[in-house]
Amino acid sequence: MKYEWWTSFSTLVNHYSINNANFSRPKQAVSKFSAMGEVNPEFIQALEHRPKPDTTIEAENIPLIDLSPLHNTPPEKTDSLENLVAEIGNACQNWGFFQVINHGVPSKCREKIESASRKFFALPKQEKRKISRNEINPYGYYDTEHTKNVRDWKEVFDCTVQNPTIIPASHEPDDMELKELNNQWPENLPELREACEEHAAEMEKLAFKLLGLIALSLGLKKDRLNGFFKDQTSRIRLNYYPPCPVPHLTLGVGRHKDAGVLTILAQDDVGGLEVKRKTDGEWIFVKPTPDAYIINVGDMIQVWSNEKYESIEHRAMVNSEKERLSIPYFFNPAHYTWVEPLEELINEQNPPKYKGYNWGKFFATRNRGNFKKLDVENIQISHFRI
Ligand SMILES: O=C(O)CCC(=O)C(=O)O
Repeated sequence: MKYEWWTSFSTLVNHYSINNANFSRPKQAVSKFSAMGEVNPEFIQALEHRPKPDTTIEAENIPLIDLSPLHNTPPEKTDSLENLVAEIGNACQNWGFFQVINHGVPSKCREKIESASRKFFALPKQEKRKISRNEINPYGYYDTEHTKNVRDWKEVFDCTVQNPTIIPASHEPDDMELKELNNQWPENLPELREACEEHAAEMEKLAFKLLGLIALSLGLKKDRLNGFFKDQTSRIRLNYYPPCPVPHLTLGVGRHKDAGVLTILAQDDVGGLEVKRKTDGEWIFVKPTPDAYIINVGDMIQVWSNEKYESIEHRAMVNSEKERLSIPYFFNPAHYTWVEPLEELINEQNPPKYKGYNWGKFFATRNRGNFKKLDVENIQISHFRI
C-alpha cells in the first residue's frame, strides 16, 4: 500500500471545495481521500499557507532568459552581452527568479541524473534508509524533513559537491571546532554517484557563468564574487514528491527562502514550484519549460547587494496523481565566509542594511530545524537586519 508511512496517524481533514475558475496549469483529479482523508497531521499546513492546486490566477511566467550571448566569442565585445546583463539584473530585481535556456548544460547529463534519481527513489525504504542523513551527517537520504516546522510531503537525497566538505561542528557561536562531511552512496546503484558527480560539474560551470552576470549587473567586476567559492559548501538535492491524497492541505516543500548564493533547479514536466510575486505577494506557478533551468538568488546575494536583489519565498505543491522530481543545486561559499554588504555597493546614501554573519554558523543553525520541530523560529537573515 503506497501511502502506509504517510498515514500512520489518522485525522479528519476538512472537505475542500473545488473552484474551477481560471486554470493555468493541469487540473488535478480530486482523490477520494481528499474529502475525508487519513493523513498524518504533521503534514497539514496552517490554513493561510495551504496551496490551491486546482485554482490559480492566470499569471505571466517568471522571466525566460537566453544565455546564448555567453557562447559568442569574445563575449565581452558584444552588445548582446550587455543586453543579457541588463535582463539578468531586471529579473533579479523584479522577481528574484528566472529561467535560463541555451545554458550549455548537455541534456544527456540531465537525463542521466533524472533516470538515476527515479531508480534510487524506487528502491525499497530499508535500502534507502541504509544511507540516511542525520544531524551528524546531513548528506544522504531523508524522508521526514520539516520546513517552517511543518513536515514536507517528500523524500530527499542530498550530496555535497566538494567531497569532503568542511563545516563547523556545531551551531554554537563560540565552538570553533570543524568537522569533515562525506557523501553516502547507495551500494547497488553506482550510476547515482556518477550522475550526481557529472551534474555537479555542469552545475558549477553554469553557476559561475550566472555569478559573473549577476556581478556585472551590480556594476562589479565579473569575477568579484568568485573568491568566496574556493572551499565551497555547495550541494545537490534530489527531491522526490510522491502522489499525495490531499494536495490542498500539504506542501512538498513549505514556503522558504534559500539561504545560499544561487540555486539552479531542474524540474520535470509535472510542475509544482510556486514563487511569491514581489509586486503583490501572489503565489505564481512556474510552468515547466523543457530543458530550462530555474535560477533564484539566495539570501547571500540579498545581503551582498544590500537588498538591491532579494531572495524570494517559494514552495512546491504536490500532485494527487503524479509523482514529481526536482533537482536543486545550491551554490554555497566556504564555511568561513563572512557575509556582509559589499563595500562597493554601500555609501552614505545607501548605508549597510545588514550586520555581518558567518555562513558556516548560519547554515549549521538553519539545518537544526530540518530534523525536528523547533519551538522557535529558525534563523533568517532578517535577524541580521540593521
Ligand atoms: O521542488 C521544487 O520545485 C522546489 C524545491 C525547493 O525549493 C527546495 O528543495 O528547496
